[in-house]
This record gives sequence, C-alpha cells and structure tokens, in this order.
Amino acid sequence: MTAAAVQLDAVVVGAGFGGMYALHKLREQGLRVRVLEAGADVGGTWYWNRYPGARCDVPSVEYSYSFSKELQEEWDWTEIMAAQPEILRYANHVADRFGLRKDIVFDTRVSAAHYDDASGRWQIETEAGGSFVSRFLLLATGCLSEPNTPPIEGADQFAGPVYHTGRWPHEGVDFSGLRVGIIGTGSSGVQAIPVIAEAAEHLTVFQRTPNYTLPAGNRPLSRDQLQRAKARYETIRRAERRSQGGFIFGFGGNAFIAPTERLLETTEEQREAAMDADGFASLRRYLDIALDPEANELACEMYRELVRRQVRDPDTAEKLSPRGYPIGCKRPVIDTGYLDTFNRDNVTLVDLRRGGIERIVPTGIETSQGTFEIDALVYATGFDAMTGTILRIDIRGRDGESLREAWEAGPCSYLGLQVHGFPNLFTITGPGSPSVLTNMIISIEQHVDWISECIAYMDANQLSRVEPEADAQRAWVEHVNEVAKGTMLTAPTCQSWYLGANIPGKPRIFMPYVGGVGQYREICDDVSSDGYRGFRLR
Ligand code: NA7
Repeated sequence: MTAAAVQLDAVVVGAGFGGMYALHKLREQGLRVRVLEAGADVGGTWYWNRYPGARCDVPSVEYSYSFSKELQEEWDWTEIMAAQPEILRYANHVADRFGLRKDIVFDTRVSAAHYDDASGRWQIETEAGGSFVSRFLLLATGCLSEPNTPPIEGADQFAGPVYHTGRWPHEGVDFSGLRVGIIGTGSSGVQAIPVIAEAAEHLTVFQRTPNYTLPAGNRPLSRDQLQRAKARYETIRRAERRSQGGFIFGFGGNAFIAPTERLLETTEEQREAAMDADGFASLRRYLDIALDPEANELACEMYRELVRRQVRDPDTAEKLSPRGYPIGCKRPVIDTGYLDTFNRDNVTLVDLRRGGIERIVPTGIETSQGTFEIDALVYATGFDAMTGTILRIDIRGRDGESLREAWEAGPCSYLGLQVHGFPNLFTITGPGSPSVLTNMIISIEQHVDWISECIAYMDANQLSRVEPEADAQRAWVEHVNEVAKGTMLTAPTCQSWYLGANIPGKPRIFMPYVGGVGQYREICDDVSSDGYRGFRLR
C-alpha cells in the first residue's frame, strides 16, 4: 500500500451507465466512492462509439434509467430508438443532475487491482501512477469496450487514415471525396455503412459473414406517444423487470413486434402474403423460429427471398444472403436502409467468402479476388466482448491468483456478480448474468441495487468480506451452460462473440445467462433473502 493512496469504501471502474448509477447509489448509502474512467467524460459505450449511424436498438423510453421518477419525467426522448448523440446528452444530463462528476476521475485507466487479505482491502493502481485503497471494487467496465482489430498483414503500411467504430474521433470524420473501405458487417458496420456511403465518393464493404439484419422501423417519437409512455412508466418498468429481455413490446419499431404465430403452421401462400405485407418485419411474427431448427431454416429462406426482392443486382443479393447458420445465433442486427445501400452506384460489396483478405498495402486491400484501392480504412470488427476489458487489468485475488489464470478456460462466476477467490469484487453485468441479451440499463440497475443491498447487509452485520463458495460457482456455471443448450445461440454452426468465437484463441464458452431478466432477478433475490446462499460472508 503506498502512503499517498486514497482510502475509499468503493472504487468503481468505468463511468458508463453502470458506473454512474453505482456511484449515485453507493454514495446515497453513505459510502466514500470514486469512479475511475479511461475516457475524458461520462457515457461509456456511448462516449466511445460515435461512428456515423450509431444508434441503440432498444426503444429509448426503455433504454433509460428507472431509479429516479423525476429523471424519467423531465427527460424527453425524440426518437423511438435514440441515436448516439442523444444518448450521450442524456448521460451528461444524468451526470450533471446528480452531481456525479466530482467523484469521477477521468482520463484514468486502471492497470492493476490486488486484494490484500490481511487488511481486507483492494489496492488499485492506475496507468498514470495513481493509487487507491478500497473495501469494495466494482467493475462497471462494459461488455463491449475492448475494440478488436484483427491482425492483418501490412496493416501498419496503410498510407491513409484508419478508424475503428469503437474508438471514433470525437470531432467526427469528413469522408467527402474519399474512397473508403470498411471491414466488418456486424451491428456497427451495418449502422455505419449507409451513412458513410452517402458521404464518401466510393465505399467498398469487405464482408466475411453476411448477417440477418432486420429494419429498425425507427421514427420520431411524437409528443403524444412520449406523454402516454410517461403516464404508464411505473407499469412499464414493473413489466420490464419481470420480462425475458428487460423490455416490453409495444413501443413501435419493427424490432419490437411480439411474435405470436407458428411458421411451421403456415402455408406457402400465407408466407408470401406476410412477406408482401410486412417485408422483413414479417419474420418477427413467428415464435418457433427461436425454438425449432426446421422453422428457423424456413425463416432463413424467407430472409434470402426478401434480400432478392430488395437488392437489384442478383449477384450482390446472393453475397448478402447468410447461409449455414441460424437466425438468432448472433445478436440481432437492426438496420436503417442497409440493404438499399447496395443498390447505390458508389458502393461495392466484396464477399470475402469468395476469397479472403491477404494483406493491406499502402493504397488499399489485397484479396485473393483482386486489389481494392482506398483512401481511408474503417474497422467495424467488433470487440473482445464481456471479458476483454476486465482481463486487461491485472486483477489478483485472495491468494495472489490472477483473474486471467482463473478464467483461462473461460469466465466462471457466481450469478455473474462475483468470482471465487476474489472477495469484495463485483462485476456489473458480468459474464454469467443476462447482460448483453437484455436491455442493459435494466440489468445494470438490478445488479447495482443487489450489490448495494449486499454491502448494506455486510455493514449492518459487521462483515468485511463476501465471496462465492467454489461449489455454488460451479453449479451456477453449469446452470448457465445448461439453459443455453438447445437454443439457436449455441447451435453447432454458430460463431458469435457471445461464445468468444470472434477472437482467435479465446475459450469457447457461452458467456451471458439465457434465463431472462425476470427469472434471474428472482434467483438473485432468493439468494440474498436466504442469507446470501452460496456466498461466504466473514
Ligand atoms: P461484431 O458484431 O463482432 O461484428 C464484427 C464484424 O467484423 C463481423 O462482420 C466480422 O465478421 C467482421 N470481422 C472481424 N474480423 C474480421 C477479419 N479479420 N476479416 C474480415 N472481417 C472481420 O461487432 P460490432 O461492433 O458490429 O457489434 C458488436 C455489438 O455492438 C453488437 O452485437 C451490438 O450489441 C452492439 P464475422 O461475422 O466474424 O465473419
């Protein structure tokens, strides 16, 4: 412990929505709290991901804090699904309204956190040489924070500017008059491509795997809709907390049509009529797509048919047609004008399934199908999801064991909240909790509330250490795997970042908990009301 270390009750890493609420909540209960944030301001994901077209895929009325009635009342969302600038404005408003900034240390990246069992304290070091000592350590580091830039030969030789969607320049980028290349067609690429195509002279899209992407159907939120939602907020929030995904259906936007029919019970004529009437949104109607591989394959064929109807050039339509993996195995991609972008004259689609990238050269990208000349390069290649940012920190627990070692075969936790061997360390929306499968803000609030109650219980009972039992952790990991089995998320043909499959060498383990927000909350509440069953409190 260094002499100059700041002494605290809780250190929170990250000032995104998780860290901001944790600071507010723990401060309210009288704890001395400090948030350490790598960025220069609040917002987390929404601070870093400023790429053109960045937008939330959960309705804004729901993707917002519920802990303060006044906050809910006073904030007016303008669109069904908010774009990044509006969400960042909201994060700033929250920081101002609750006076959060005075306890956040910005431009500060945590490099190490070691637990000292004798004192029962975490010793936290920052890259800039700062030291903090704290009873509790909360990792609010976000699930998609560590950008993945694939190691492509010659990448450092490229002569023009290079960007990553997850680290977009705050001053924005002017692509006018430039030939732009973009690698990656996940959510970030799919959102950025239509907007960059409008600005650039030419856009070349390098696609390794086409996605099943469904139109958002986003539109402005009318005054009337907003007022009606506000009037029902209590009911909405109650329903969210009991729901599967942390959101309810009914706010509009095609992504939020509740499925009610069975695809396998439809006739060909009925399917045709559904596609004619609702286009891609028709795929939202069917319950059995998520459950039955046969229904799923039928839906995949409908999807490909809809692509053929939308994209004029048949070869481009074929390139955009996903094959060989089910709908629902990856996180759903919600788009605005994506497929139409490939009808533009200034957009070229390179299907890397027909010949991959060989190297990057100063003037472009060489593939086995030929060389594509570009002036600027955008990586939309995703993140080392869920564990990347946590494991970047040198975290050592009770016996000096490092978390990197403990998670060598994949992340293990009890309830996605704590790890055996690492007392008083909490992960907010950590692996093993519903997290990325849900409306993140609802899941964040549930975790922070649970942690806050746990700390209050410890303080009331003069307990200084909380840590899961090894057996309870093992049983939880088994349960997480068990419920994911048989779903499209773990289909044998599925390669998703949920499974760590996007990072070479990363252990393949399904990381989030599929059980749903409502069921998960019940389990957590049951554990705490049963004397924190499975946790060892000393
Ligand atoms: P994703 O969904 O991980 O998408 C990354 C994309 O980059 C995906 O199309 C990848 O193809 C592609 N990729 C990755 N590495 C390469 C290489 N080496 N060559 C070519 N293409 C590559 O990240 P996003 O940022 O779009 O979205 C992440 C989440 O943020 C999203 O799910 C939402 O929750 C918000 P692949 O599919 O691996 O073949």
